[in-house]
Amino acid sequence: MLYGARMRVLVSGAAGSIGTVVCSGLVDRGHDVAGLDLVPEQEGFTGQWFTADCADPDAVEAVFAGLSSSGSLDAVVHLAGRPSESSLTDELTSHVVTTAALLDAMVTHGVTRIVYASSNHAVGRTPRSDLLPVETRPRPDTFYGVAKVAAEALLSLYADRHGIDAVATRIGSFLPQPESPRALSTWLSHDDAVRMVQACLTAPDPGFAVLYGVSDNTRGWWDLGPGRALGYHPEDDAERFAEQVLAASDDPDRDAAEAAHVGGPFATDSFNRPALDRAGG
Ligand code: 15L
Repeated sequence: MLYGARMRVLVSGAAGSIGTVVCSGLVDRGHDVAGLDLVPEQEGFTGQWFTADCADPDAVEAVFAGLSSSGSLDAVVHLAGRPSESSLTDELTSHVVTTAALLDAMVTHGVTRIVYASSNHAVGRTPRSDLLPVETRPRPDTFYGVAKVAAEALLSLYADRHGIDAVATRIGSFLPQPESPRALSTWLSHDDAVRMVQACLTAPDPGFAVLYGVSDNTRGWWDLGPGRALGYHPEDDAERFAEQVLAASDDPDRDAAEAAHVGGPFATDSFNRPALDRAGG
């Protein structure tokens, strides 16, 4: 693989908010992008499209077989998954089972790179510090975060067992623009998200690696060093929205609670719930 060259990439969650932006950004950078999602092909999508459930290993295998018939695939960008809190069972299916199905198909078809949308909620219960390193211990704030930790562990296993290059991007707040005081620190702009995925796709031999998926925010406190080492150089800064965001903020107690931990609202008591849904309710 000639890094930096045109790559053939399968993007899961291609119809989602991050997927839509990343697919079009990768096409703009000259890549051949195939989309995979639960929903039918999105209007304006130019590449191959697969409507399938990533949690179904047979369906995922069929997608890879379909792609293989028209040439080799260079990488997977795995963005599929529910973006919010639910039962532990649902979270494990959405984040761990989907990742496993994709990794198994990658091994079968000789695809050696995956870029994964992990989340800051994998370490969301970590109290605020001066600088948050990626080496901090897994400290999820929700079952969503637990599933992201487990998915990262699975990537690490497949990197060690099968030599797969696996980059877990712990994404902050992916939004057109920051909407809360917390997001002034955690914002990931659309353009930086594309820069990040492009860097993760093309970094030479990353092995298993973790980075924080945030922009270069003046108020940021998550270590951008590991991302920079892989070639992710964010260019946006939430600070240009600070005045309007702070002026619109009307609940200082909520803002203080959200500032206490990496995961913001997910790390507050309002997210407490039993792990499992019971038939009796
Ligand atoms: C995430 O990982 C979630 O998917 C999203 O709903 C937000 O909570 C975001 O993180 C965030 O921390 O702002």
